[in-house]
Amino acid sequence: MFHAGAGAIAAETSATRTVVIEGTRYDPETLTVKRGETVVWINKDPFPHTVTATGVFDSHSIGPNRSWRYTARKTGQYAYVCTLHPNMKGSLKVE
Ligand SMILES: [Cu+2]
Repeated sequence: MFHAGAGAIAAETSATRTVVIEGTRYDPETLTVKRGETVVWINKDPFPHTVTATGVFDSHSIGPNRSWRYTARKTGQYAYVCTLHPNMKGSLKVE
């Protein structure tokens, strides 16, 4: 019988977290990270997107099969959008 405790899960936590952009949406739409972790958005759509939290971070255009990374240095909850598709919404929570 395999027992996966909280310690095992914590040990697998990586300092880099991934959000896939595909089908004109962010997956996951909401991501919680720890301060100091890096988030990488990967665009798998055949057209560009952005990851834009006005005044906090802005990827500018991320082309197809391109990625953009952001290291979360300040705690808070940051709502972001794609400026090219305003109904694309995501949220990054930094603890
Ligand atoms: Cu977009």
